[in-house]
Amino acid sequence: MSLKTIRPATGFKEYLPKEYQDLIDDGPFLRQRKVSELGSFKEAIEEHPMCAGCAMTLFIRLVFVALPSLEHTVICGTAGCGRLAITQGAVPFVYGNYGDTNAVATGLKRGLDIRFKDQPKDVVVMAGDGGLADIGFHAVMHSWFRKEKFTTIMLDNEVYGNTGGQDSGMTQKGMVMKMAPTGKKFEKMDMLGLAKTAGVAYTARISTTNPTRIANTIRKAVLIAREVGPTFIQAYTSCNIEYAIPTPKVIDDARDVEKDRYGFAEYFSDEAQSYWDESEKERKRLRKAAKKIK
Ligand SMILES: Cc1ncc(C[n+]2csc(CCOP(=O)(O)OP(=O)(O)O)c2C)c(N)n1
Ligand code: SF4
Repeated sequence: MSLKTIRPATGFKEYLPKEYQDLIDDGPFLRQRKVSELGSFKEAIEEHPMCAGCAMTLFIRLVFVALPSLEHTVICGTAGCGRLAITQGAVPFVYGNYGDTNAVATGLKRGLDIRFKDQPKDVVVMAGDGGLADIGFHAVMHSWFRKEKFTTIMLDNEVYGNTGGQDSGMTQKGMVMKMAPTGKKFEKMDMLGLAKTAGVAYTARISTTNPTRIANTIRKAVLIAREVGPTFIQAYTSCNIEYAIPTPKVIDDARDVEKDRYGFAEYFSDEAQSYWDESEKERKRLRKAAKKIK
Protein backbone atom coordinates (compact mmCIF):
# COMPACT_ATOMS: atom_id res chain seq x y z
CA MET A 1 0.00 0.00 0.00
CA SER A 2 1.25 3.46 -0.75
CA LEU A 3 0.02 7.05 -0.66
CA LYS A 4 -1.11 6.54 -4.25
CA THR A 5 -4.20 4.85 -2.86
CA ILE A 6 -5.67 8.30 -2.27
CA ARG A 7 -5.24 9.45 -5.89
CA PRO A 8 -8.33 8.83 -8.01
CA ALA A 9 -7.81 6.65 -11.09
CA THR A 10 -7.20 8.55 -14.33
CA GLY A 11 -10.45 9.60 -15.96
CA PHE A 12 -12.38 9.11 -12.74
CA LYS A 13 -11.42 12.25 -10.84
CA GLU A 14 -13.81 14.57 -12.67
CA TYR A 15 -16.73 12.42 -11.46
CA LEU A 16 -15.76 12.73 -7.83
CA PRO A 17 -17.48 15.41 -5.72
CA LYS A 18 -15.72 18.75 -6.09
CA GLU A 19 -15.16 18.76 -2.33
CA TYR A 20 -13.09 15.58 -2.59
CA GLN A 21 -11.10 16.82 -5.57
CA ASP A 22 -10.27 19.97 -3.59
CA LEU A 23 -9.03 17.95 -0.64
CA ILE A 24 -6.48 16.32 -2.94
CA ASP A 25 -5.55 19.33 -5.09
CA ASP A 26 -5.70 22.08 -2.51
CA GLY A 27 -6.20 20.41 0.83
CA PRO A 28 -4.51 18.33 3.49
CA PHE A 29 -4.54 15.00 1.65
CA LEU A 30 -1.05 13.88 0.61
CA ARG A 31 0.67 16.79 2.38
CA GLN A 32 0.92 18.17 5.88
CA ARG A 33 -0.61 21.61 6.25
CA LYS A 34 0.49 24.15 8.82
CA VAL A 35 -1.63 26.12 11.27
CA SER A 36 -0.13 29.29 9.76
CA GLU A 37 -1.73 28.31 6.42
CA LEU A 38 -5.25 28.15 7.89
CA GLY A 39 -7.69 30.05 5.72
CA SER A 40 -5.71 29.42 2.54
CA PHE A 41 -6.45 25.75 1.86
CA LYS A 42 -9.38 23.37 1.73
CA GLU A 43 -9.84 22.04 5.25
CA ALA A 44 -10.95 18.54 6.13
CA ILE A 45 -13.57 19.98 8.47
CA GLU A 46 -15.38 23.15 7.49
CA GLU A 47 -18.71 23.22 9.26
CA HIS A 48 -20.30 21.86 12.41
CA PRO A 49 -23.58 22.01 14.30
CA MET A 50 -22.09 22.78 17.73
CA CYS A 51 -22.81 25.89 19.82
CA ALA A 52 -21.44 29.15 18.43
CA GLY A 53 -18.02 29.91 19.87
CA CYS A 54 -17.54 26.51 21.52
CA ALA A 55 -13.80 26.12 22.18
CA MET A 56 -14.07 22.40 21.47
CA THR A 57 -14.82 23.11 17.83
CA LEU A 58 -11.68 25.21 17.46
CA PHE A 59 -9.63 22.46 19.08
CA ILE A 60 -11.13 19.80 16.79
CA ARG A 61 -10.43 21.97 13.74
CA LEU A 62 -6.79 22.19 14.81
CA VAL A 63 -6.58 18.42 15.34
CA PHE A 64 -7.69 17.91 11.74
CA VAL A 65 -4.90 20.23 10.55
CA ALA A 66 -2.32 18.56 12.76
CA LEU A 67 -2.93 14.88 12.01
CA PRO A 68 0.29 13.74 10.31
CA SER A 69 -1.36 11.64 7.64
CA LEU A 70 -4.99 12.50 7.48
CA GLU A 71 -5.75 10.21 4.55
CA HIS A 72 -4.53 7.22 6.57
CA THR A 73 -6.26 8.05 9.84
CA VAL A 74 -9.41 6.66 11.44
CA ILE A 75 -11.03 8.54 14.31
CA CYS A 76 -12.97 6.66 16.92
CA GLY A 77 -15.45 8.55 19.06
CA THR A 78 -18.77 8.27 20.81
CA ALA A 79 -21.79 10.23 22.00
CA GLY A 80 -21.03 13.74 23.19
CA CYS A 81 -20.69 17.23 21.75
CA GLY A 82 -17.36 16.68 19.96
CA ARG A 83 -18.78 13.87 17.87
CA LEU A 84 -21.17 16.35 16.22
CA ALA A 85 -18.22 18.21 14.66
CA ILE A 86 -15.78 15.30 14.22
CA THR A 87 -18.26 13.39 12.06
CA GLN A 88 -18.40 16.34 9.63
CA GLY A 89 -14.70 15.84 8.83
CA ALA A 90 -13.26 14.07 5.80
CA VAL A 91 -11.75 11.31 7.92
CA PRO A 92 -13.43 7.93 8.55
CA PHE A 93 -15.19 7.97 11.90
CA VAL A 94 -16.09 4.88 13.88
CA TYR A 95 -18.76 5.34 16.52
CA GLY A 96 -18.01 3.33 19.62
CA ASN A 97 -20.88 2.83 22.03
CA TYR A 98 -20.56 5.22 24.94
CA GLY A 99 -17.72 3.74 27.02
CA ASP A 100 -16.35 1.43 24.33
CA THR A 101 -14.08 3.76 22.35
CA ASN A 102 -10.70 2.39 23.44
CA ALA A 103 -11.82 -1.23 23.04
CA VAL A 104 -13.11 -0.47 19.52
CA ALA A 105 -9.93 1.45 18.68
CA THR A 106 -7.83 -1.49 19.87
CA GLY A 107 -9.47 -3.90 17.44
CA LEU A 108 -9.37 -1.34 14.67
CA LYS A 109 -5.69 -0.57 15.07
CA ARG A 110 -4.68 -4.20 15.30
CA GLY A 111 -6.76 -5.07 12.23
CA LEU A 112 -5.35 -2.17 10.19
CA ASP A 113 -1.79 -3.16 11.11
CA ILE A 114 -2.41 -6.70 9.84
CA ARG A 115 -4.13 -5.55 6.65
CA PHE A 116 -1.77 -2.68 5.73
CA LYS A 117 1.70 -3.90 6.58
CA ASP A 118 3.60 -1.29 4.54
CA GLN A 119 1.42 1.72 5.25
CA PRO A 120 1.11 3.15 8.76
CA LYS A 121 -2.53 3.67 9.67
CA ASP A 122 -3.21 5.97 12.62
CA VAL A 123 -6.12 5.43 14.97
CA VAL A 124 -7.13 8.35 17.17
CA VAL A 125 -9.78 8.25 19.88
CA MET A 126 -11.36 11.64 20.43
CA ALA A 127 -14.22 11.96 22.95
CA GLY A 128 -15.38 13.86 26.00
CA ASP A 129 -14.33 13.57 29.62
CA GLY A 130 -17.59 11.75 30.47
CA GLY A 131 -16.95 9.25 27.69
CA LEU A 132 -13.31 8.61 28.61
CA ALA A 133 -12.76 9.31 32.31
CA ASP A 134 -16.11 7.99 33.57
CA ILE A 135 -18.04 5.55 31.43
CA GLY A 136 -15.10 4.49 29.21
CA PHE A 137 -12.53 4.53 32.01
CA HIS A 138 -11.94 0.77 32.16
CA ALA A 139 -11.44 0.50 28.39
CA VAL A 140 -9.10 3.50 28.37
CA MET A 141 -6.99 2.14 31.22
CA HIS A 142 -6.75 -1.35 29.77
CA SER A 143 -5.76 -0.08 26.33
CA TRP A 144 -2.92 1.72 28.12
CA PHE A 145 -1.89 -1.30 30.19
CA ARG A 146 -1.83 -3.37 27.00
CA LYS A 147 0.32 -0.67 25.31
CA GLU A 148 -2.00 -0.31 22.34
CA LYS A 149 -0.42 1.94 19.75
CA PHE A 150 -2.98 4.70 19.31
CA THR A 151 -3.65 8.18 20.63
CA THR A 152 -6.46 9.10 23.02
CA ILE A 153 -7.58 12.73 23.03
CA MET A 154 -9.87 13.78 25.85
CA LEU A 155 -11.98 16.85 25.05
CA ASP A 156 -12.07 17.96 28.67
CA ASN A 157 -14.88 20.50 29.07
CA GLU A 158 -15.21 19.38 32.70
CA VAL A 159 -18.89 18.50 32.30
CA TYR A 160 -21.36 16.29 30.43
CA GLY A 161 -22.15 19.05 27.94
CA ASN A 162 -24.31 17.16 25.49
CA THR A 163 -26.79 16.03 28.13
CA GLY A 164 -27.18 19.33 29.89
CA GLY A 165 -24.63 19.69 32.67
CA GLN A 166 -24.03 16.65 34.87
CA ASP A 167 -20.68 16.58 36.70
CA SER A 168 -18.00 14.19 35.43
CA GLY A 169 -14.91 12.84 37.16
CA MET A 170 -13.04 15.69 35.47
CA THR A 171 -15.26 18.43 36.95
CA GLN A 172 -13.57 20.43 39.69
CA LYS A 173 -14.55 19.67 43.26
CA GLY A 174 -17.41 21.84 44.55
CA MET A 175 -18.59 22.97 41.10
CA VAL A 176 -22.36 23.55 41.01
CA MET A 177 -24.10 23.05 37.68
CA LYS A 178 -27.63 22.63 36.34
CA MET A 179 -27.61 18.88 36.87
CA ALA A 180 -25.18 18.92 39.81
CA PRO A 181 -27.08 21.25 42.17
CA THR A 182 -25.32 20.14 45.34
CA GLY A 183 -21.85 20.46 43.85
CA LYS A 184 -19.23 18.02 42.61
CA LYS A 185 -18.27 15.80 45.53
CA PHE A 186 -14.67 14.75 44.79
CA GLU A 187 -11.47 16.12 43.24
CA LYS A 188 -10.90 16.31 39.49
CA MET A 189 -9.39 12.99 38.41
CA ASP A 190 -5.66 12.93 37.76
CA MET A 191 -5.85 11.30 34.34
CA LEU A 192 -2.29 12.30 33.46
CA GLY A 193 -0.94 10.65 36.59
CA LEU A 194 -2.98 7.52 35.85
CA ALA A 195 -1.72 7.49 32.27
CA LYS A 196 1.87 7.68 33.44
CA THR A 197 1.31 4.87 35.94
CA ALA A 198 -0.28 2.74 33.22
CA GLY A 199 2.84 3.15 31.06
CA VAL A 200 1.63 5.66 28.47
CA ALA A 201 4.53 6.77 26.25
CA TYR A 202 3.60 10.44 25.92
CA THR A 203 1.04 12.64 27.66
CA ALA A 204 0.18 16.31 27.37
CA ARG A 205 -2.19 18.67 29.13
CA ILE A 206 -3.10 21.61 26.94
CA SER A 207 -5.70 24.37 26.56
CA THR A 208 -7.28 25.96 23.50
CA THR A 209 -4.95 28.95 23.54
CA ASN A 210 -1.97 28.43 21.24
CA PRO A 211 -2.86 26.84 17.87
CA THR A 212 0.72 26.02 16.85
CA ARG A 213 1.44 24.34 20.16
CA ILE A 214 -1.78 22.33 19.89
CA ALA A 215 -0.84 21.16 16.39
CA ASN A 216 2.71 20.22 17.45
CA THR A 217 1.40 18.33 20.46
CA ILE A 218 -1.15 16.34 18.45
CA ARG A 219 1.43 15.51 15.81
CA LYS A 220 3.90 14.35 18.45
CA ALA A 221 1.27 12.18 20.12
CA VAL A 222 0.24 10.47 16.88
CA LEU A 223 3.80 9.84 15.67
CA ILE A 224 4.93 8.51 19.05
CA ALA A 225 1.86 6.24 19.22
CA ARG A 226 2.73 4.88 15.79
CA GLU A 227 6.21 3.79 16.84
CA VAL A 228 6.37 3.51 20.62
CA GLY A 229 3.05 3.02 22.42
CA PRO A 230 -0.13 4.66 23.71
CA THR A 231 -0.29 8.44 23.96
CA PHE A 232 -2.79 10.68 25.73
CA ILE A 233 -3.82 14.30 25.40
CA GLN A 234 -6.06 16.04 27.89
CA ALA A 235 -7.33 19.27 26.37
CA TYR A 236 -9.27 21.99 28.16
CA THR A 237 -12.05 22.74 25.70
CA SER A 238 -14.51 24.80 27.74
CA CYS A 239 -18.29 24.44 27.52
CA ASN A 240 -19.50 28.02 27.23
CA ILE A 241 -23.12 26.94 27.66
CA GLU A 242 -22.86 24.97 30.90
CA TYR A 243 -20.23 27.28 32.42
CA ALA A 244 -22.02 30.43 31.20
CA ILE A 245 -18.95 31.84 29.47
CA PRO A 246 -20.01 34.66 27.09
CA THR A 247 -19.01 33.68 23.57
CA PRO A 248 -16.57 36.59 23.05
CA LYS A 249 -14.83 35.58 26.31
CA VAL A 250 -14.22 31.91 25.46
CA ILE A 251 -10.56 32.35 24.55
CA ASP A 252 -9.96 34.70 27.51
CA ASP A 253 -11.37 31.96 29.74
CA ALA A 254 -9.05 29.38 28.14
CA ARG A 255 -6.07 31.66 28.78
CA ASP A 256 -7.11 32.30 32.40
CA VAL A 257 -7.73 28.62 33.13
CA GLU A 258 -4.40 27.69 31.54
CA LYS A 259 -2.59 30.30 33.61
CA ASP A 260 -4.38 29.71 36.92
CA ARG A 261 -4.69 25.94 37.17
CA TYR A 262 -4.54 23.88 33.95
CA GLY A 263 -1.09 24.80 32.61
CA PHE A 264 0.73 23.13 29.77
CA ALA A 265 2.52 19.93 30.71
CA GLU A 266 4.21 17.24 28.67
CA TYR A 267 5.63 13.90 29.74
CA PHE A 268 7.72 11.46 27.65
CA SER A 269 8.66 7.95 28.72
CA ASP A 270 12.41 7.28 28.23
CA GLU A 271 11.67 5.27 25.10
CA ALA A 272 9.39 7.96 23.67
CA GLN A 273 11.96 10.66 24.42
CA SER A 274 14.77 8.88 22.62
CA TYR A 275 12.51 8.02 19.67
CA TRP A 276 11.41 11.66 19.44
CA ASP A 277 14.95 13.07 19.69
CA GLU A 278 16.17 10.72 16.95
CA SER A 279 13.25 11.44 14.66
CA GLU A 280 13.70 15.21 15.14
CA LYS A 281 17.34 14.83 14.09
CA GLU A 282 16.24 12.92 11.01
CA ARG A 283 13.62 15.54 10.10
CA LYS A 284 16.24 18.31 10.45
CA ARG A 285 18.61 16.36 8.20
CA LEU A 286 15.88 15.90 5.57
CA ARG A 287 14.93 19.60 5.69
CA LYS A 288 18.59 20.57 5.15
CA ALA A 289 18.92 18.15 2.26
CA ALA A 290 15.73 19.49 0.66
CA LYS A 291 17.03 23.08 0.95
CA LYS A 292 20.27 22.09 -0.78
CA ILE A 293 18.35 20.55 -3.71
CA LYS A 294 16.33 23.78 -4.12
C1 LIG B 1 -24.56 4.09 26.97
C2 LIG B 1 -24.98 5.53 26.92
N1 LIG B 1 -25.23 6.17 28.08
C3 LIG B 1 -25.60 7.46 28.05
C4 LIG B 1 -25.75 8.13 26.87
C5 LIG B 1 -26.22 9.55 26.86
N2 LIG B 1 -25.19 10.51 26.59
C6 LIG B 1 -25.03 11.04 25.36
S1 LIG B 1 -23.89 12.24 25.31
C7 LIG B 1 -23.61 12.09 26.97
C8 LIG B 1 -22.68 13.02 27.71
C9 LIG B 1 -21.42 13.26 27.03
O1 LIG B 1 -20.55 13.90 27.92
P1 LIG B 1 -19.02 13.95 27.62
O2 LIG B 1 -18.51 12.62 27.24
O3 LIG B 1 -18.33 14.61 28.74
O4 LIG B 1 -18.95 14.83 26.30
P2 LIG B 1 -19.44 16.35 26.07
O5 LIG B 1 -20.84 16.26 25.56
O6 LIG B 1 -19.33 17.09 27.33
O7 LIG B 1 -18.51 16.85 25.04
C10 LIG B 1 -24.39 11.09 27.53
C11 LIG B 1 -24.41 10.71 28.95
C12 LIG B 1 -25.47 7.42 25.67
N3 LIG B 1 -25.57 8.01 24.48
N4 LIG B 1 -25.11 6.14 25.73
S1 SF4 C 1 -23.01 22.31 25.03
FE1 SF4 C 1 -20.98 23.11 25.58
S2 SF4 C 1 -19.45 21.64 24.79
FE2 SF4 C 1 -21.44 21.24 23.81
S3 SF4 C 1 -21.34 22.36 21.86
FE3 SF4 C 1 -22.36 23.69 23.37
S4 SF4 C 1 -20.71 24.92 24.27
FE4 SF4 C 1 -19.75 23.20 23.21
